[in-house]
Amino acid sequence: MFSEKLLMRLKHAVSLCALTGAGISAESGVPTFRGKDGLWEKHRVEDLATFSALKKDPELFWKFYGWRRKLLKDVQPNLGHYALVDIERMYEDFTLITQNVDNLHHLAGNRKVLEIHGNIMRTRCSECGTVIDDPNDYSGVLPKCEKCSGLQRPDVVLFGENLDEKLLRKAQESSAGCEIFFSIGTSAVVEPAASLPYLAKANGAYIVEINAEETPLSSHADETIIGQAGKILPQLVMTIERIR
Ligand code: BV8
Ligand code: ZN
Repeated sequence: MFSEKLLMRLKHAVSLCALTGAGISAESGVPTFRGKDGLWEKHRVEDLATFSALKKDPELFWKFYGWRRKLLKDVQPNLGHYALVDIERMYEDFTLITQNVDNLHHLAGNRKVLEIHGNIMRTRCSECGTVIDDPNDYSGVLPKCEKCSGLQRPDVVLFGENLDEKLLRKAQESSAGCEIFFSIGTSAVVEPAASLPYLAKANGAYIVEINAEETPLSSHADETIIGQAGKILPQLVMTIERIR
């Protein structure tokens, strides 16, 4: 399943990067964005996960995010998440960059996680920016900030919003400095995250894609392994343990 070229690199590498997307959480039961279940009550996720949706119809927006928070209450990390905890332990310099907002990499135990799209378990005031660690459920009353009574929203990056520039710069630096870059469970279309593997490649990294289906990245990757992250990643860890 893994090429000789990859095994050679894994044996001697010091710095690794992984970019994960919704696909790594699919086996935990979290719906992906663009898969068949990427729709919610006949709305496209991309139309709901936007600042304009929050302004235009805050009740619908909060119904959607309340549903997602409830859904995440009883999901657990899967073997794919735990494999990345092992990889963090085995490599001196491993940076996990995630587009996911589901908090599952933290729950699994990774310590160095760049959550470039934020974290749905935190709540932020859309007026004064105060962030609280409370994933309040939406029970029909729009959540308001205790400080300024502004409308609150989950602490995630909505479509059309800029990413936290410190986090993005760190993700870009790690991508440009790593020897092996894994793109795992992402359709590789959402910018600026989708540019990270190309930045890594331009700086000489070996690009490995692990995904359930081909993506626009596949023809640029050095290796594309089609399959489930929850099955492939534990095998990758076993292989690394054997060769290092
Ligand atoms: C921005 C938080 C500046 C919210 C998210 C350039 C060109 C075109 C468009 C743009 C561009 N630059 C900016 C844009 C607009 C937009 C964008 O990229 N749109 C896309 C749709 C083209 N980008 C933005 O708006 C970004 N902001 O750039 O600011 C700016 C400002 C104004 C105007 C322009 C620019 C902000 C992007 C962040 C948006 N927030 N999430 C929330 O979650 O509620 S992104 C959202 O999509 C999720 O975070 C998700 O992680 C992310 C990416 O999706 P994926 O993770 O890839 O998930 P997906 O379902 O697509 O794919 C899953 C894959 O897994 C599939 O391939 C499937 O086959 C595979 N899979 C399934 N099961 C498994 C599996 N693989 C392995 N194992 C399995 N078991
Ligand atoms: Zn406020």
